[in-house]
Amino acid sequence: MDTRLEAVRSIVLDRNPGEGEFHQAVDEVFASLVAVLDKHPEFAEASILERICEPERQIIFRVPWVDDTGKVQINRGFRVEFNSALGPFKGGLRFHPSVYQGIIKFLGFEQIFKNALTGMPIGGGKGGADFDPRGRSEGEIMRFCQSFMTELYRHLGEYTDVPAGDIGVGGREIGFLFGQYKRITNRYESGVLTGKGTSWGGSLVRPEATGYGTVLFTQEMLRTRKQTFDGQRVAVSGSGNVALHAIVKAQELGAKVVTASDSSGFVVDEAGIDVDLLSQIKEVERGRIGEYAERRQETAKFVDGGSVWDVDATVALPCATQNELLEEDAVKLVKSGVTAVAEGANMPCTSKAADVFHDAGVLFGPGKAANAGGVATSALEMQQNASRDSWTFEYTEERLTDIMVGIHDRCATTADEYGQPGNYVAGANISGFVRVADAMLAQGVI
Ligand code: NDP
Ligand code: 2IT
Repeated sequence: MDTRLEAVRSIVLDRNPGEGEFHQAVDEVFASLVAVLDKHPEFAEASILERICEPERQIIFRVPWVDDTGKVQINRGFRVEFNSALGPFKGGLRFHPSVYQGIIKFLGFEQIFKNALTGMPIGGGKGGADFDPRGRSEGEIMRFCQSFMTELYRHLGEYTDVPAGDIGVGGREIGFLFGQYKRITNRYESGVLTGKGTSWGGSLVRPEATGYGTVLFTQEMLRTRKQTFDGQRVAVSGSGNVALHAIVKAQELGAKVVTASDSSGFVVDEAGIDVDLLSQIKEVERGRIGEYAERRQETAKFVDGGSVWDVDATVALPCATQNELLEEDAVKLVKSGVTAVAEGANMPCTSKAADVFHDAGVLFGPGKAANAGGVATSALEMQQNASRDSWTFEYTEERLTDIMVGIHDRCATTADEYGQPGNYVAGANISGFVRVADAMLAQGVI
């Protein structure tokens, strides 16, 4: 590695011991930056790299709550306010038992460059808790969200820090969090959270935006090779917010999506995933993916455990979680004839898997670019809140489409400019980094 990058990397490793996901996210960005430092020596002179890797503020707090049996439960809450050079800290909240500081930091770090890439005025942050919503009653979820917000509210504000959803946090949780923020502050401050319900300040298209955006980004990549989604055989992982809406949009564009998954295993449906059934099971009943196959025995089967990437596909969209697509999965997908892969989730492909795709000439859209439609539509929600307006579905979807095409073009042009044509990873990292670094330079040493 370049000595300028290596020096900062070793500081990051020393300061953040045991935070493997964060180290991985930093390494992936650094791998794209040698040419940037050559072209912009002023960034290294002002220690932009070292500053960008150190969050502006990190908050860790106790979240006490009482479960349905009357027992006191304690969780740990986090918010990493990573970078506000371009706007208020912006990024989701994740409720999952695996959450710890390293996961929140990796997500917050990614978020800085993703948000910059959208071209919108949003900084980067992320938060969450090691709370497991699975099997919890509605009352328990509400009490947890209220306790979480009772501590976090003092750090938030429409001009300060604006959370949204992520794994385990959807419209229901945002409702409970918003209600508690409003009660404590005595302010109807719509712009403090995004992903709200449409009757109380939310934006149409926000629930669909990440999955739709991933497919729109993939469509732009395919277009460079004169291909479309029509007739593609698509493998999707996950069955949450991102996966579900990626499936909907891909099928709308003529593809057949044959898989969906959760942490218990995956389903293969050779007739194409029935999105109404999937949404009924996952969103309404909050059930498990195996139930999908039980109710569609004619065409679908459930595979307990195993890897969804064993299924042959021409397009793969990992939409579940980090490091869920490994090198050996990438090799299998290449053998099965995959031509495009786009990350609906954050960092679902390991760097070795991404290398396999690059070496095989597969179109590869990194999460920072391919899943940016979610946060971009959050920024559109903030815009509507600020102007006390609400836009139609059609208009908002048009804005999302323009944003995704813009991100694609920005990645492609930057990759060309830096001598790596077709490398969307380099394009996304460089373009996002330069926008943030320029703003940091302009704002002085803070
Ligand atoms: P959801 O909670 O709606 O769904 C998560 C899905 O991923 C579920 O199917 C879940 O299965 C599966 N999953 C989660 N953890 C694991 C695990 N450790 N192993 C296997 N499967 C797992 O979350 P989202 O759809 O919102 O988020 C999915 C991904 O997309 C995440 O990486 C998130 O950071 C990213 N993302 C989300 C955005 C958004 O707007 N929501 C925006 C941009 C990126 P199970 O129920 O069994 O846990
Ligand atoms: O990872 C992400 O970009 C999100 N979870 C969405 C963040 C947001 O603020 O909408």
